[in-house]
Amino acid sequence: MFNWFKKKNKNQEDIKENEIEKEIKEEEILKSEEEKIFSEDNEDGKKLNEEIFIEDENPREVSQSQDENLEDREEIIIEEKIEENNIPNDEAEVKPEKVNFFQRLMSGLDKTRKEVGIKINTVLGSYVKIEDDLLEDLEDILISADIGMETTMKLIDNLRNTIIREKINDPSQVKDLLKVEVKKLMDENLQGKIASSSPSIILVVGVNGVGKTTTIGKLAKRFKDQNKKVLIAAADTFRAAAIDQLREWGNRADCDVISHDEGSDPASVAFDAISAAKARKIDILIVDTAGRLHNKANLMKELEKINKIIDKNYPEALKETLLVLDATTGQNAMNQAKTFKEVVNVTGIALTKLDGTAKGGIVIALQSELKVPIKLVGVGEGVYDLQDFNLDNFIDGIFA
Ligand SMILES: Nc1nc2c(ncn2[C@@H]2O[C@H](COP(=O)(O)OP(=O)(O)OP(=O)(O)O)[C@@H](O)[C@H]2O)c(=O)[nH]1
Ligand SMILES: [Mg+2]
Repeated sequence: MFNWFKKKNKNQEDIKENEIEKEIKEEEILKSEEEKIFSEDNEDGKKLNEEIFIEDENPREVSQSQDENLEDREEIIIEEKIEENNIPNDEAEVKPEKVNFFQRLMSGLDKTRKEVGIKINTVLGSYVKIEDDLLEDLEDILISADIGMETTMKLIDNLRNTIIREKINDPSQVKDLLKVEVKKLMDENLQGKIASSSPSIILVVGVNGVGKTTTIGKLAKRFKDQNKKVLIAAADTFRAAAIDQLREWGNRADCDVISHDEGSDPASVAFDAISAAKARKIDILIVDTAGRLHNKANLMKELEKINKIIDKNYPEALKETLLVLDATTGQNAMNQAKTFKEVVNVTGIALTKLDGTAKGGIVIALQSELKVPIKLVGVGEGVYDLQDFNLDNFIDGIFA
């Protein structure tokens, strides 16, 4: 009787567990499908957003007969906009003094750590001595984390040389050696902090959807928390919604935003913002730019114009050109970086969405191949999820 009762209870528990497992699986599938949309084809992801904004920007085009649905439609649009605008919720907005940056970085790098560190541990544990197959297995892991073919080859070659030179035989030593090689390749001298002396102007560039506006919002908040006077310029005049999004971030960070109407000349926004920055004795002016320019020639023309205005009107300011790249796009980010380097003098990279990818290895490829310092990393959507890039912490974060 007692056994039967226990068995019955056990059965019920099993059913419950199965249901929970099923729910978790369904959630995981949904999540991975969402991630796929955004990471596989950024353009498609953006097309979805564009559709939302096309509706938002032309409300007058909706006919009278649709008016009764307008209220519902607007509610939906507003909800979607808030999602796109990424205004962090209360939970994400932890007081700065309580933020444990290292922990945030570690949890942001969870996926990459699983892809790199944990797999490396497994491989190293399965060999009794160092042999070629071990190095080949390591190579596969590094490539799958988007460290890139070129950088991986260099790393493995350097590692092999060290192992031979120092007559190392024990696989358990390999991970530490690999960390040292990564550090060498990434060139510690390239480390640098984002401009923050007064006055500074930070021109933020990058293709659409990489996280420029969000990074500006987080950065502005960080400077404000350091008691700096910050001004933001909405030189992405491509969409009205982009200007609104920046204003919302401005509110959150308690910074003024200089903006003109949608479609106006971005260079004249930059001009006005510089005049305002001088008049108000602003410490840091951050300039948002459009990512939706259709080709390199357009991009070059627009950025050149903005740059000329800055050079002519604000020569006393320390100028930083921050290229924002989305880590989830992996090697694509590398291609974008190469293109932007041809167009502007990129002085630093902000790599966003490290939390959403197992391909954080791109950090290594970017800095070692491009010789441009990664200055900031985005590890979440919250206002405090932007950190100065720290090489040692990053290496510890991915090589568990
Ligand atoms: N998980 C995560 N999401 C991020 C991060 N940074 C930005 N995002 C999200 O990426 C999406 C796009 O960010 P935006 O800041 O609008 O990108 P943008 O480059 O300004 O885009 P355009 O203005 O269209 O060129 C938003 O949903 C952000 O919340 C990050 O570090 N982690
Ligand atoms: Mg933007």
